[in-house]
Amino acid sequence: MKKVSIIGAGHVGATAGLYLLEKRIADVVLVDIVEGMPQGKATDLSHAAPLRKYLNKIAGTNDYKDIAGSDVVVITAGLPRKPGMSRSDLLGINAKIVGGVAEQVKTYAPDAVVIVVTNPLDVMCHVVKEATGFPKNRVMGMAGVLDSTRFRLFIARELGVHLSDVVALVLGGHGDDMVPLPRYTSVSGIPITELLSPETIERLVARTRKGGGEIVGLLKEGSAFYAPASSITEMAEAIVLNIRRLLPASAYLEGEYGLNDVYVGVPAILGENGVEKVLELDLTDAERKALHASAGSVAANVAQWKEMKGKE
Ligand code: TXD
Repeated sequence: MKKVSIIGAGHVGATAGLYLLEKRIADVVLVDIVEGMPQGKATDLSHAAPLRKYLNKIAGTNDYKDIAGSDVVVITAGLPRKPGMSRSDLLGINAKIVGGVAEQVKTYAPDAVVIVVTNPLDVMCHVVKEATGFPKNRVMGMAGVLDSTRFRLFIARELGVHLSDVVALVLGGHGDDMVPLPRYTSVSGIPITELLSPETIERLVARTRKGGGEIVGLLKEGSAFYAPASSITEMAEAIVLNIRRLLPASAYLEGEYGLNDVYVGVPAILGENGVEKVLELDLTDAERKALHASAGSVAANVAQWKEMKGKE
């Protein structure tokens, strides 16, 4: 049986654990720094097994030894955004937490594919890649699937069509400068540019950009977790089952799209080796500019993190 370990058994981590169990594709280990909490959640999840009908093993632990043999490690450890807090504000705090977690992953699960979730997402991918020394295909970030699912929902509602018929592509960094691509977003193969006016598309794009913030504002404590956990599950499933899904993921670029040494959301084929391939699309000048601007703000945050590290 395949094994997925989730570091950080909070809102996103524990929910992803539940969804993965319900898929019956892997054993799940929840790891957290808080004593008893991952054990408590794992025990509760196991009590639901006869009703939810999953037979996979579920364990909770504070000991990283238990992640040994993981095929996939999901990192959600860190602090979530509070109202008024930007993803970048989280940088200093979460870089330390995620760097520490990555060291443990390197020691105990040296062959795993890592899905980074902690914000600021794209920068945390750099932190994990550096701390683990894993090859670029084995460290990726989750954001594009989440941003795309929000865009899909808003389009389906606007047009009054079934959700499954809408396929959307959102690229770029996981921030307010994400790059939704209407040209590559379609309803049963019909580009939305033929179905919706530019003004309507712009309104839906704006709502997608603010999707995460909207939930932070409503919840007051913490940020979204059901849709993020669903997005993690989609990516982990593609890797564990090696089904080569083409999904947007934050991937390390070395020349693709004219970008170098930066993690940013791009279409990627996900399989047992992690990022099997990054697809390079033919972008318009405006789309390319938006992607480069988004990558530029990731690079600026990476530089900020490196500066903070240098001063320690
Ligand atoms: O699209 C995306 N990538 C995101 C990212 C979507 C949603 C949430 N996103 C980010 O995920 C969010 O901004 C946070 O940085 C993480 C986790 O969000 P969550 O809502 O799950 O936060 P919680 O509920 O506070 O859970 C975090 C857990 C908590 O239980 C801590 O005790 C634990 O992380 N934690 C640790 N675990 C292990 N090891 C260490 N060092 C540690 N530090 C904290």
